[in-house]
Amino acid sequence: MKFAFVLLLAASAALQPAFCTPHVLPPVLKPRRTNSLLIDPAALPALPSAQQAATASADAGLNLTDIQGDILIGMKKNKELFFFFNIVNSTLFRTQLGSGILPLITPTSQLLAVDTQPTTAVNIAFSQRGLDTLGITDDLGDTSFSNGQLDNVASILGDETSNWESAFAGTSIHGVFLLASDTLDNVNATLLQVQNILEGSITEVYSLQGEARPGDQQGHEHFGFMDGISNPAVTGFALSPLPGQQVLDPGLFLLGETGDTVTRPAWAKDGSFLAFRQLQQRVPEFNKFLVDNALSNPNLTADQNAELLGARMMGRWKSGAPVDLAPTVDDPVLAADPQRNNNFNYSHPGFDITTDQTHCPFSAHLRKTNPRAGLTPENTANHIIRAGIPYGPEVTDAESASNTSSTDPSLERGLAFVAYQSDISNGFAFLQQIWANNAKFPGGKASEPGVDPIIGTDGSGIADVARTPSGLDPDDPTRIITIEQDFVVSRGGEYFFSPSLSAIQNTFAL
Ligand code: N7H
Repeated sequence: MKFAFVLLLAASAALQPAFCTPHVLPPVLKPRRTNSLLIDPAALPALPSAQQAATASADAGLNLTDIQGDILIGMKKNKELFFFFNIVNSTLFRTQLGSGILPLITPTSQLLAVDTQPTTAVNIAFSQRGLDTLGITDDLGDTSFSNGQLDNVASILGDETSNWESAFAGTSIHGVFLLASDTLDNVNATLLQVQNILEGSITEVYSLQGEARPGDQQGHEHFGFMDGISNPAVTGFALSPLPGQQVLDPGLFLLGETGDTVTRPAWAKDGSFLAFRQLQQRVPEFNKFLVDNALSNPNLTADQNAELLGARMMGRWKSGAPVDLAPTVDDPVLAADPQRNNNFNYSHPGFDITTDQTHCPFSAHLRKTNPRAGLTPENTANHIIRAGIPYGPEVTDAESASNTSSTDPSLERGLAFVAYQSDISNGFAFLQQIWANNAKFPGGKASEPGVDPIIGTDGSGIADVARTPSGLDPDDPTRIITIEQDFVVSRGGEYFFSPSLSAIQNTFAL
């Protein structure tokens, strides 16, 4: 508070001469960015320009100045800190939230042009325990959120709880700050600023630093695959959907908007539920599995046959090219072309979608989490906006040589997974339980698809149960390649509500 007050005094002092003497140069009120705080890999759908978004949102009646910036932006962060906190003084927190934090919260509209972007984008979201602590008692209409993620573990997500980070298994996480910028220095400076403003009303429970991977791996997750290509186009935000991109109602992601069928408190409008997961990736083990089980296409080298197996488990090559369009050989030009890289739906003239796995296995991660034409009519109910970022360092030489992930916690790597939706039970939890972990999904196929080879578990909560995804070998779709271990290990997470800026002002702040 004092810090903000001093800044205010300094700013108004700087303004004084301009008011008194009209001919002096106008003061520079705020340094403008010259480079974006977001990354922009060619393969990913471009964000709308500020003008395009203004037109689209006006048509749909969406207020982009009121919606927190992370929700609609997707996987384009460069550095992002997840700072999980406990509220120790609710009254002080609420007072400082309105006076000091709210002006720092970054709405969607600010992120769309470099010169309106802040140095560090700041978003905030609250767990149900956080709402309870703040005395906000309204039912937001989502039982997954109100029960918390730990409650979902055994019955729904199939995690092995002993792998959970203790912070997520406890009861003290009330909220999370998401701080995103292009440098860690900016992120750390903004964290200090936030902590100063909040004057000890919160304590840190846990934090996770996310970072885009270096060099030509920017935009790729730790297994090496380009990520974030197939996020949906949201009506009222994206003006021109890309070929093959699913166009979905804003109410699937934002409470109270068109397409949200649940009754909510009025103040919750334009908020979104954030499902956070710390998903560890065992990269050396994954790479070894691909080499040991490499396919046997005679026209490919051994390395290419290993890559092919990975691509079929994922549904895309590492470049991002979809195997449905590039079944045997990677196509980096296709991968980098957003006009083509999402334009497929698993149906091909002359092929039966219930039997054909020559293009894409039924079990591929991409197909399990969005079967596209595999469901008729095409599913429009169970979708998320993915907005995560990789965390942890690159694989070390010692890990590569031993084909084993280090047990040193500072070398843990994975995906800080973030999914936004207006209903967690229809969004993230649905995708994980009903689609990814369900060996029979999608139904009506000639052979049982099996669980998702990347994120699927058998739902038992027991690690490393053998999985038998279907169709991984295009030459013999009946051949079962058994996966004996998990390459993705859930380290836990929590469900949060990311309120609109006006809700922060009118309902959360004092
Ligand atoms: Fe997945 N990966 O990087 O390997 N995911 N995912 N995911 N995922 C996708 O098309 C990955 C996870 C979805 O519309 C791609 O954007 C990893 C969870 C959905 O066609 C890649 C992890 C859930 C899609 C990855 C992980 C999902 C999708 C292709 C965990 C939900 C879009 C890039 C560590 C429960 C499907 C792209 C569509 C795509 C990866 C987790 C869901 C490369 C490593 C937990 C809906």
